[in-house]
Amino acid sequence: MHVRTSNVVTIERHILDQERQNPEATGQFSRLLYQIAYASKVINREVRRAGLIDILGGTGDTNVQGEAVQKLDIIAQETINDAFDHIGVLCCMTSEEVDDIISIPPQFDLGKYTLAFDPLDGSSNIAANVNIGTIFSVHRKITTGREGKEEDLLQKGRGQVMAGYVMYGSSTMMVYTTGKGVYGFTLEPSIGEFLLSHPDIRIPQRGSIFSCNMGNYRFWSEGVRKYVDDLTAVDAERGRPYSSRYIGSLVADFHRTLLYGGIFMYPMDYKDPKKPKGKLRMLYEASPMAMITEQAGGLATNGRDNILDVQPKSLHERTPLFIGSREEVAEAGRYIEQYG
Ligand code: AHM
Ligand code: MG
Repeated sequence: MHVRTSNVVTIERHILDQERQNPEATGQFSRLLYQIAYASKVINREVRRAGLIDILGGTGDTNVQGEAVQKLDIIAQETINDAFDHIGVLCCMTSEEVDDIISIPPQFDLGKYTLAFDPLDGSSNIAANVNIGTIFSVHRKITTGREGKEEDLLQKGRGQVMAGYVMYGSSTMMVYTTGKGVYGFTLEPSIGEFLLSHPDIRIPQRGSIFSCNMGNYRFWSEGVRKYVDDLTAVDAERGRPYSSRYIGSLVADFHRTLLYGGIFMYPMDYKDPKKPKGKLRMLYEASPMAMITEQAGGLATNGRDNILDVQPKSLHERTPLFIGSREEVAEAGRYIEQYG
């Protein structure tokens, strides 16, 4: 059956509508969003073929064209880099896959934004066909001079002008915020367009699911252990025990938490008792997810402070993360305050 489509909101229509609401918009910002949508469609195509690479791509390490078969995370890295380096919108980038700050090549124009991204998060899950994703965070340049500097990337999450992720799952979705609510788009593969499927996503104030790597239980601080003991207590009146769900792919675990509520946590662990550490990265994992969460009415902390108010000190710095429904995240914070 042919369906009339005048009510369908493509990502392009959505971006243009948003741009019209801001008389000062120069179009750079819209360009950024288009490029993210474009890059994620390219990555999506590669992810969809991943399971076939061995049969379609020839044998061993080379594909039919005689080129080396690249790992998907490298393909994702290059795709995003190539989608953004020449469009005159960014002054620099940083990525989980690259140690140093990524400068814009001298032949291209510089812009007034920075981009931090995780090109393919959860990539250790690819072989098992588990959801993976791309995460991104955008800040405005704050230093003087045309070139972007590390300082432009090392900004608090509170200063983000855009944050989002793309999830390559049973369908491909892009979820983003520019500080005016959270929007979710689903890719219609037959026409290659992202269509608005989740206008104004709100996270429940309380949920009934917790999500963490329980294998680390004995490496957590007393406060975190006591909090999880409480979530798994038998106490029907207080809605316990909570259900446990853990995919081990941040985008997928976060997406479920955003839609259903509850808490996702990756606490600091004491595997090396002298050097406790979190796992997730501040700039392109915790910070963008925290902005989305707050925009959806939830909360994200490092156990003590709001993630969005923590000043990052290095590009690839790690942080503990407690994120999701307001009530659960605040409760986790109270346990940590009391027991450490
Ligand atoms: P990656 O960036 O190396 O893929 O690691 C990040 C991933 C997240 O997607 C996920 O939340 C976490 O690592 C899972 O870690 P663990 O296997 O320790 O539970
Ligand atoms: Mg990652």
